[in-house]
Amino acid sequence: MADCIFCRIAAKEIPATAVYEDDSVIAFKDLEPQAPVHVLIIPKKHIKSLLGLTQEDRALVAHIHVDVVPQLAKELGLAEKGFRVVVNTGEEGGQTVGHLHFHLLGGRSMQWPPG
Ligand code: DGP
Repeated sequence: MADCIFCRIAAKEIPATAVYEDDSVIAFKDLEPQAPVHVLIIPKKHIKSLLGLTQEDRALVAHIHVDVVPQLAKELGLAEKGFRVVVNTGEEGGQTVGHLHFHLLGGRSMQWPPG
């Protein structure tokens, strides 16, 4: 989508600091980090939110959680102490960018409940 900022990052039209990339996924550092490690993992294809997923996306979502998150957690030094994966969804969920993204946060103790 031409007016989607994360589609434009995936297309390399807007710079971002990528930490992982394959055919279907890119992960890059969040512009406004909320933890010492804060990266966004996104599907390259435009999906509005968790609510925009279809049966076709099962393998993609599994790939992100089974492959990409553990790999990045290890590479970014989060595997030993732990980390948090967050998917803000919709207005009250705090989603500000309308392209599905998985926040991977770590490097500090997380609070519960989140704000
Ligand atoms: P959310 O509020 O869950 O929709 O998260 C959106 C995140 O995206 C927020 O933490 C800031 C980040 N962000 C917004 N625009 C950009 C950008 O242009 N580049 C990068 N790297 N991150 C961005």
